[in-house]
Amino acid sequence: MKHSLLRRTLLAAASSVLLMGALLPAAQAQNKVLLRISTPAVPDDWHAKMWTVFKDNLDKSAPGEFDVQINLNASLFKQGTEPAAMARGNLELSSISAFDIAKLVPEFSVFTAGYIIRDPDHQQKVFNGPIGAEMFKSVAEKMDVTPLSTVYLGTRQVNLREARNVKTPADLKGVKLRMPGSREWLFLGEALGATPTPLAFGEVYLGLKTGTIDGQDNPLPSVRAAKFYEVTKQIVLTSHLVDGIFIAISNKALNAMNPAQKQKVRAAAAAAAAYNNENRLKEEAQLVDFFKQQGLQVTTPDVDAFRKSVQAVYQNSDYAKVWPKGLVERINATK
Ligand code: KDO
Repeated sequence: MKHSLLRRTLLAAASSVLLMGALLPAAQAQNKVLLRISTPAVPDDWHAKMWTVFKDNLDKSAPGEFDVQINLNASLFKQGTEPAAMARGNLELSSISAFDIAKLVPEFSVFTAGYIIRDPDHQQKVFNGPIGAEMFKSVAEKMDVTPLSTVYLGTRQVNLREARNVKTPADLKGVKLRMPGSREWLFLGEALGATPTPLAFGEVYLGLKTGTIDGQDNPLPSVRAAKFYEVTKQIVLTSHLVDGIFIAISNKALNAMNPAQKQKVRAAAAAAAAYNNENRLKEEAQLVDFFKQQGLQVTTPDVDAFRKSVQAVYQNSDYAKVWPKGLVERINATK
């Protein structure tokens, strides 16, 4: 009797040791800082791959401290809903656009305007200088998320299902141009002279294939990565928006970190953006040839006519009314 009691006690002790062993990794994982990432980017695009750079960088600088979970293809949150998810505490990181920000920080709409940022270098100088610092402060206060790094998404071009002669905005009249689904994006489509149609990025390929839309606008690397060139016949080099996205973290997640962790997360975001920017710029310069090889017509419109017309539309819009006095001049003067 005594013997079997001892046996049972020993067995129970042994199994609880085993159980503890099995639970330990989970318990350790729970102690890690959870960083959930959501982006609509497709796996083959640079701003999707940059998140692996972010994760690898943190795994190296802070082994075992962070649990970085990357969700591509808008599989966790729908495109454009990431800032709200971050503010609610359901998401830690994302790459947010000027268009997402402008909904809550109206003066940020200056960066949704066509032909404001001149080129990728100008973009980095504006956002990494005093203008960026002021704007990002408002973003942190009003959206409860902190922008960490500015990512060059590329220069947006018009990409059409059927080729047509496009020289000025008037030539896009009646063209159902897909834009992401927000007022600010649709306004850009209108400013280009087209009939903007809202659609999430993930639905664009099918929309082009079936003809529910006549075209879309995106930077060339995204046209390649999402394979839109398979279902379109022309790229019109309007270069209407030198587009940027911002690696942003929820303030809740950032504030819960110790200073060393914050610094490591900032460094990882800088490495991710640098990886994207370098590769995207290099690829963007080579893609016209690639698209021609794929049988697309690549045409150059009267870019000055587009610039003048789009700038006038924005200057006369309600958006411009909330741009702080002198901001456009300061942006223009940034060199
Ligand atoms: C798009 O939907 O056209 C867009 O280029 C908008 C960007 O702000 C960004 O959301 C991007 O899509 C996605 O990351 C997919 O590349």
